[in-house]
Amino acid sequence: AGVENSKRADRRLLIVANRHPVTVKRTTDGQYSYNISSGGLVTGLSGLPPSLKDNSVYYGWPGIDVPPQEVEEVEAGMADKGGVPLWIDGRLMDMHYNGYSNSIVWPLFHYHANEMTFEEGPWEAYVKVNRLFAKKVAEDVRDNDIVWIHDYHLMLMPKMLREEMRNLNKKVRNLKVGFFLHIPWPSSMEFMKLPYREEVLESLLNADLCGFHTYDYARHFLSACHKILGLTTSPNGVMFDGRNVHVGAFPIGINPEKEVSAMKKENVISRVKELKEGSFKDKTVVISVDRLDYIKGLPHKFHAFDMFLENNPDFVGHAVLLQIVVPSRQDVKEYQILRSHISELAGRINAKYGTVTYQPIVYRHTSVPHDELVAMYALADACFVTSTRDGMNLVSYEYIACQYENHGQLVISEFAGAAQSMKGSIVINPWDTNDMIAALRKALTMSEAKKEENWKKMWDYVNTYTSANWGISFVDELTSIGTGEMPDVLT
Ligand code: GDG
Repeated sequence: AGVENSKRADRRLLIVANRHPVTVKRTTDGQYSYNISSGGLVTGLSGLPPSLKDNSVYYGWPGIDVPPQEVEEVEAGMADKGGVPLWIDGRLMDMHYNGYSNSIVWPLFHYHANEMTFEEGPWEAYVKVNRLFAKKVAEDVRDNDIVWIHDYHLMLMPKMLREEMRNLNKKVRNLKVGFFLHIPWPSSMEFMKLPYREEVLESLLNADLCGFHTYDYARHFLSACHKILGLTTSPNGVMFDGRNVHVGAFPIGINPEKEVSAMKKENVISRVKELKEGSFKDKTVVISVDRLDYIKGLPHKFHAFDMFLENNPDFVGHAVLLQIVVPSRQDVKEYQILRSHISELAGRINAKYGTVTYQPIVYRHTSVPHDELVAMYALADACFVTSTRDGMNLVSYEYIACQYENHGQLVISEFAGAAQSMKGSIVINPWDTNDMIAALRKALTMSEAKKEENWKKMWDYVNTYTSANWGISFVDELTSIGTGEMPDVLT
């Protein structure tokens, strides 16, 4: 579809996500600072093209409780960035985020049912927060708006939005409501374990379009609708309440321009040189960048790297795993346990092979500025993604974009959505150590010609299926859904 789709032109796009892409912080001198948050969702949204961004409004929680007398100041600060903050009590947000969202849905949807934890009140908090989001958006929507709800924190919102509009007796012509899930939708047998599964499914079916990263996830969703609610489904839709809810795959991407232009910056070029001539002189570098999360398969990766060195003594003293671990969800117990586990593993492996001048695992538990990240992507000979499940994985795309000159190889878990699209990558099973050892060796010893051939295929993909393409195709599909299938006036 063309960028200037007439059905989309002049329509407002209301983008709703749990955390606002702008995180507000109070500095020590009492001023407010407005920083772009990091993470896959933000990367995807920040790459939307001007044709979508220019007419969009972002709704989300800004990550802070602000005293009433300062609300106006913060709202003005955020409005500059196209944002509408939702003022929800921090404790309630905490229960919503760390409770049903991240202690139940997140583990289950990533096939970690054993990691689910149940405490008093998380569902109630989830319901309350979804209701507050729905109320706010219901107040604001007007004719021809497109509401795009994001991710697993807001799965009750599609239904509540319609309820709240009804409560306000609000009639809006030609409204479209879309939902996109950034994480996997698990197989229906797995999904059936979800407490309140009917409520979640029925709510999502109040959207006009439900989008997923891959066809597999979309298929799993359709099959849950059939098995749990007994609904009739087709490959791209499900009949609910007398209308056809559209369901489809919309693979997210990155903005490759952003990475390529960062690589051309003077400070990035000199940083790559500095690292190559300094800490990583004569080293073969394997890079990994992950949020600290049990879905990223960090112990599997560290173990594989240990065994890789044991089986390939020619790499001992040369191969370095440069692992950036971005702090995440530090209030959830499972994440704290994981943090100490991987620090211990890295320490043990470093003690096993390390010397005064060589450390096989350079492990940093910190977030790093984008330019520094790009420099590290650029200098690495391979990128190693070992997620046991991952909706898509944008790190793999960013790495390919930053290998414009060197054509480093991507070793990626078949359980990351990105593996399905990255033809030319070396696909591994993160549960099979020998498979990973062989893949690393292959990646690091490949001929230059083969490396270039593989990289080119991946680059073509990354450059075609960009975040702009993702946003445009989702919104175009949503706006092209015939009004005949839906009542023209929604209440
Ligand atoms: C979820 C799904 C899906 C990371 N550390 C730093 C930093 N990042 C940026 C990366 C990348 C993004 O965060 C991470 O995206 P991923 O897609 O790899 O992973 P999740 O955060 O788990 O994202 C995932 C995604 O949503 C989108 O739908 O692909 O499967 O789990 O862009 O660069 N950026 C900076 N410093 C860091 O330290 N500047």
